[in-house]
Amino acid sequence: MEEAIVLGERGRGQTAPNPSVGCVIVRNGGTVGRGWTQPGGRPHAEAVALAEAGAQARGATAYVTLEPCAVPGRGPACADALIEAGIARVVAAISDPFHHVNGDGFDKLRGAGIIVEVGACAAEAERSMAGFLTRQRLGRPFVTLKLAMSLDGRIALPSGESRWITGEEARTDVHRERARADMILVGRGTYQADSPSLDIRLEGYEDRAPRRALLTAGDAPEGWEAIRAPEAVAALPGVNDLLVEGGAGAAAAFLAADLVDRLLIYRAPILIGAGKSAIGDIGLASLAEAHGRWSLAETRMLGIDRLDVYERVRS
Ligand code: AOF
Ligand code: ZN
Repeated sequence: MEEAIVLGERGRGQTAPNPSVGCVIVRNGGTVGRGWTQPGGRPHAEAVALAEAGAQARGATAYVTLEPCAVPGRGPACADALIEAGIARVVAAISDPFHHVNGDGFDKLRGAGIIVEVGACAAEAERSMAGFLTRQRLGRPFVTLKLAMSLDGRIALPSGESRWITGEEARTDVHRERARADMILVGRGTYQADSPSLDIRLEGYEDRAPRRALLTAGDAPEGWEAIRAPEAVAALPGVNDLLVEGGAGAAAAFLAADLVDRLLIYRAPILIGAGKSAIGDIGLASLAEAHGRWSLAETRMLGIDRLDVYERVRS
């Protein structure tokens, strides 16, 4: 299942509105098929892995990060394909909350005499498909807010100088985050100050042009989509994962609307003192409101900079 999760990561940023699923088919202890959801959302992971396995799928176990789909959609249903291929056992990380699946995939497999087990690497699968799952459960994208700041929470000098606060390794990591997003958003102020390209400067990603959005009351320039308010992102088709890259105004707007699910704080070992703070007013009335909201999920060094990943605690 760990390998299936890694495979599922390969499709991130290219499969929306579908999730990027991973699948590994194992027979007699050897892998006979591997697959992940293809760009545009089809073929599904299982179809790719079954195609590679061919006749070797008979009697094999399929490890899949999401419950196989139950009814034919834009392609055949994976539950049917697994049954037809003679798979003996399906191990799934999590069930699919999509109303056309939602347990029906497992029922179909069990009805055909296939052994079904659910729950392996569930937390990893939830993280990997958080965009799709948030879309299904809350009717909006999963929002990641990225902030690159000094030790004292500044993103620019009073003069506006901001290039660069964090080093190259931290900036490369941001490009990896961009590659996983379906859309990248910045505020009007950042657009005017930096005219960011928001491209993905990673080897192998030269042809990927991510969708770009501007949080603005006015019209968006060519190549950009205008978003009037944070809540409006719910209505965007094809966006499961949204990356908000600042600046202080956009960060504050999304935080004030409680629409940030994951915080990436890249912190350089520098002090700026007086300067531009990373986040504008979020309308806090008391410290009690601030406590208990964020929990540290991961922390990593990127060269001399440090990345802290926080997740919104929603209970
Ligand atoms: C799977 N394997 O690799 C993916 C699944 O629009 P369609 O016909 O492609 O179906 C989309 C639904 O299939 C999607 O909403 C989600 O529930 C599921 N995605 N299922 O068995 C996959 N990507
Ligand atoms: Zn499917």
